[in-house]
Amino acid sequence: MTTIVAAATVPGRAALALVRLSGPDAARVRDAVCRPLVDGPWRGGRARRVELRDATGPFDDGVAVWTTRGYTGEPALEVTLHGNPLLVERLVAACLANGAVLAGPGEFTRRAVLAGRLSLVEAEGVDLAIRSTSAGGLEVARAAPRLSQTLDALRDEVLAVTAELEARLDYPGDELALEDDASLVHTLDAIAARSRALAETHRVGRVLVEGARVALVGEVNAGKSSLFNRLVGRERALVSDTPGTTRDVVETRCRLGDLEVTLLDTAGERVTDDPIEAAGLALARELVEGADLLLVVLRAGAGTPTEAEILARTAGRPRLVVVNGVDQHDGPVPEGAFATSARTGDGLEALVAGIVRTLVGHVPDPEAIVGTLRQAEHLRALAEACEGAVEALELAGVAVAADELVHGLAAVDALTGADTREDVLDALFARFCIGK
Ligand SMILES: Nc1nc2c(ncn2[C@@H]2O[C@H](COP(=O)(O)OP(=O)(O)OP(=O)(O)O)[C@@H](O)[C@H]2O)c(=O)[nH]1
Ligand SMILES: [Mg+2]
Repeated sequence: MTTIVAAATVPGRAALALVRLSGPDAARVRDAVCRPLVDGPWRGGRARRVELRDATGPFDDGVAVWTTRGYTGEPALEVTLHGNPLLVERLVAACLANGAVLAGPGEFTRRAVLAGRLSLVEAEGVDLAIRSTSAGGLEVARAAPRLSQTLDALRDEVLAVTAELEARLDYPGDELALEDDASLVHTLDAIAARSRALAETHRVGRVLVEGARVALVGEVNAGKSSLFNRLVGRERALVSDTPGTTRDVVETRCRLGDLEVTLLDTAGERVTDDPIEAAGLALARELVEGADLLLVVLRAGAGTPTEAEILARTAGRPRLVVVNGVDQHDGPVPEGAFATSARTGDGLEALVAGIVRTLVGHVPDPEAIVGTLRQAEHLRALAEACEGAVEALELAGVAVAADELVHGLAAVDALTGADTREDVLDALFARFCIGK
């Protein structure tokens, strides 16, 4: 195992920066680059003031914490120094000159997983804690250890059923069969349902962690750009009473409630023979495909065939219908629609609340929210394996059912990191930043 070094803080000027060193040779590298201001032995977990030095001599003062079995499960040093990238580079270079190697993305956390200090789900929690764009996402990250326990319990249940099936295969005389088929099927159905339900929570988990894309669509002049400006809180898009004002897609990040949202304003729909406007509409349709939520904006009192067509086309998508311009026309609005006036601001607060509610729903207990696609995919694989085993029990027999469950166990093991094959780890940690 090599001794790795990296800055854990982003490059740039700040009051302080942090450099981490970890590995079997960390003590020797430490002694080459740090000279404690007060003599005495290094003791684990104690902070010491140090002078930092390279071959040319001392270059900064800092505070160093030594651990004999740190985050990574190895001897490790964390040095806090002044937050100038030149100093950080110099310290890292001094460590490299003394035999350390530069850490790869997520390598500190990877070592923590390999040392059994963290499950993969917990390691992903570290990544989520850094990437989360909402308070809800941070809670999902904090709940990673509990999710990890839930998954361990799920694994135990799958293992128990697998053991039962294996026993039947080994001792067909039946005397070892503790449970009848009906109860096994019941257990497997329950595991499959829980796995699927957990995997489904990724829809909310992703929005909490990464944020969402929300697109305004509707007929020309409905007030999309006016609503867009209201939602982002500044005059970002052109507004005019000339139909067809917006042509290009305008995209801006904003906060709606606790969520980070990328809001898209699009060209209004109408029949057009202007090739640029038509191209704008085509681009809008394409970009809108990837949106998590559509705001279908109708003009109060309009009720045109184009509006009816847009409503019909978006019916299968997650959407909110917004009737805008109620300051001018206050007739009845369709059930479930939001009545707004981009001019006066009426109904905007309710609309924002509606957007947040639709995107993250009644946020379930964070323990039960899956934060990464990887986790969701393995959970779906587990559900499929359990469903396959149920089918096999009814048709193909115990051997096939047991085989399905072995695949199910492999899925949970890949999920939690009980299976720490290199390719699993490579794929996971490739996304991490250096120094983590
Ligand atoms: N009275 C009133 N006028 C509004 C409201 N919202 C927008 N308008 C006006 O309606 C006209 C069109 O507004 P835009 O926001 O440009 O409409 P749009 O849907 O973006 O139009 P296109 O970009 O052409 O598709 C402008 O003159 C706005 O000032 C509203 O709630 N009440
Ligand atoms: Mg517009």
